[in-house]
Amino acid sequence: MQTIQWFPGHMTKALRMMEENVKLCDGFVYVLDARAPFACFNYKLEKLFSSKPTLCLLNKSDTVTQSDISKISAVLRAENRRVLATVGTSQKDGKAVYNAIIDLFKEKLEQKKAKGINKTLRIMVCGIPNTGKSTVINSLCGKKQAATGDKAGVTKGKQWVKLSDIELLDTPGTMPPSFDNQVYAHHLAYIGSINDAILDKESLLLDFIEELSEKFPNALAERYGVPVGLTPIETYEAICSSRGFILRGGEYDYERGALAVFDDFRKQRLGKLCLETSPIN
Ligand SMILES: Nc1nc2c(ncn2[C@@H]2O[C@H](COP(=O)(O)OP(=O)(O)O)[C@@H](O)[C@H]2O)c(=O)[nH]1
Ligand SMILES: [Mg+2]
Repeated sequence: MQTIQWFPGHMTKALRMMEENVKLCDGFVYVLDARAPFACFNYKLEKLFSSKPTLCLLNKSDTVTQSDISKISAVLRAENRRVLATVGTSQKDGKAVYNAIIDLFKEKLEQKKAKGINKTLRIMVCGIPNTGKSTVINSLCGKKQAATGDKAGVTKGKQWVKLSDIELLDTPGTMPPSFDNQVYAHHLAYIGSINDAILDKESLLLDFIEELSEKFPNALAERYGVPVGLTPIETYEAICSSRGFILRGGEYDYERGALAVFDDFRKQRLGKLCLETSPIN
């Protein structure tokens, strides 16, 4: 297994920006990817949230099953977290996020209102790269305000998005400064939250195939028509063969194979594969 660490300088800068803006914010929206929600927790960020109200979004909930969502939500609620499952692109879910934020501050808003003050809530939207923070903000606003894209690092710097009674601070994705838990680091790499350019994709695919063969033994067989029960490298080569990823000279085109499988996984062409429904130690 390759060791993955990724904490580029721009994340240090982003964390500093977030630290500076904490005082301004009433609460936080913590956007998690439902395929690897526990890997998405960053304890450095959580320290920042301190005692302020926080709403966890299990975003990309369309990429896993309803049963996965129920299991994950139960674990998070047992930790006293507020949880909402969302599809970032859904306007209906954007409205649900808005309502959940208002609900978090219901008492505070009522107290202010009693004094004749219309309070504007300031909410920081945080999470690791590519979980859908900017997309959720756009759905909440009902229009495109924040730049989005299916790779790490689309949001740069800070970005306030203003609605009538809520202001949202979109932030660049930040990783934990180091990964003690390499299973989590691998999950984040599989879902596309780590810059692909720093990864050894071929070795990553072998690790991915190994994990799938334990959790979803039929997923690759169904997609690529390869036999079940092969070793990871045999599976890898069988996928290259079945897809015709062969170089001149007859060598397997491992790179193309890795790109294709990860692309298929990230676009749910391997099915709804949730990598974690409870924390992994
Ligand atoms: N399938 C799926 N894709 C989503 C969802 N929310 C966002 N995305 C996609 O995930 C990618 C990353 O979104 P973005 O908002 O830029 O993520 P950010 O880096 O956290 O701001 C984009 O391609 C979005 O269209 C969702 O709920 N389901
Ligand atoms: Mg963004």
